[in-house]
Amino acid sequence: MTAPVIERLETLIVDLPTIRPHKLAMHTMHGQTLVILRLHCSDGIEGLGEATTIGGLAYASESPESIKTNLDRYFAPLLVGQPAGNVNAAMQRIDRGIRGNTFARSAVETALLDAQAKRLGLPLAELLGGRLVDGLEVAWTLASGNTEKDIEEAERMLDLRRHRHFKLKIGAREPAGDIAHVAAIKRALGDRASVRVDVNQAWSEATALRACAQLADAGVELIEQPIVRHDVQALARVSARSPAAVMADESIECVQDGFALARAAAAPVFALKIAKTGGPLAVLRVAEIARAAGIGLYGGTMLEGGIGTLAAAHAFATLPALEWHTELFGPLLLTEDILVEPLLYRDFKLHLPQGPGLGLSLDDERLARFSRA
Ligand code: MUC
Ligand code: MG
Repeated sequence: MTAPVIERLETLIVDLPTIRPHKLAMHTMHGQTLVILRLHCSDGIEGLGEATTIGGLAYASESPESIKTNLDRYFAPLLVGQPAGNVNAAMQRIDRGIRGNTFARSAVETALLDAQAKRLGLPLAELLGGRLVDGLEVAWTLASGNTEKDIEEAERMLDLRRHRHFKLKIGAREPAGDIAHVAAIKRALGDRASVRVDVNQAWSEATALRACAQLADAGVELIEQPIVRHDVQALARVSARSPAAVMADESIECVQDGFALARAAAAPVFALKIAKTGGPLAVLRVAEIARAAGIGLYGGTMLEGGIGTLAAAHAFATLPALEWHTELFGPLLLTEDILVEPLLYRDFKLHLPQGPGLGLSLDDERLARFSRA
């Protein structure tokens, strides 16, 4: 039997409605746009990948449109005709021919891994060395912009036993207003839930030094990306003085960023995201750097749909410790699904499927309905 080769890459931009507006420091989402990759192989196997960002170019340096164009125009010619079963060889060709573009790269690495895991009849976590857990705790982000609505939403999530960790998006308004909002939510939830915040780079170092202390006093346990992504030294100074743990998110845009931050002792916690580092294998490299440096881990999201969410979940499930749990709730923010079976969220956890590859399949009719022409 001849070894299978990659025959074709098919890319689709899918626009999906969200349950409510989602307010971040730099952008308010009124829907979410996914880029779906279908990697067709000569043995009839299809690998699925996803590259999803937030707010066009508001959050990161790749947009849905640039991801699709770059996959079609630059990634596909490097991959078509190559052996489909050798993920490392295919990704090395990408490394030699393409700089950056970690979101597009993540879709490719995911699709190659999904196809190979299906070929071998293994779930993706098993291809990555084996799962250590079957489920991952998932935080929910409260980002309606309204304190009362956020408290009601948190209470509903606790009643449903879906989430008991809450991340609050702050940084769009004055720190005093944000701190009052966060403190009111923590007071209402008490010890029934943990409260974390994500500032999405909005503060100066001076503001961060003051606000981190106030947030810790209010009972916040984790403060994500308080200052601009590129100032590693300033992040280290804020981390050293903050009574609550500081987490690096946007500061990590590639595996090498993870190393630079670890070397500078810039943050005691890293947010891992497959999109920021270039796929499930790439994100595990950052996790290894962090573990070696004694840095705590958190399983982050770019608010992907089911494909990107499960790709991350399979990788995260292989980690010996995910001290701060995950925020893999992206599919729950969407009102429409493009999968045959939705992901399973129960008892505060996302449960990993047992089927081969990612363990999901696309609903072609729904995909056609929500894809851009
Ligand atoms: C981010 O910066 O972490 C993840 C969850 C959420 O609400 O926003 C994202 C992006
Ligand atoms: Mg973040």
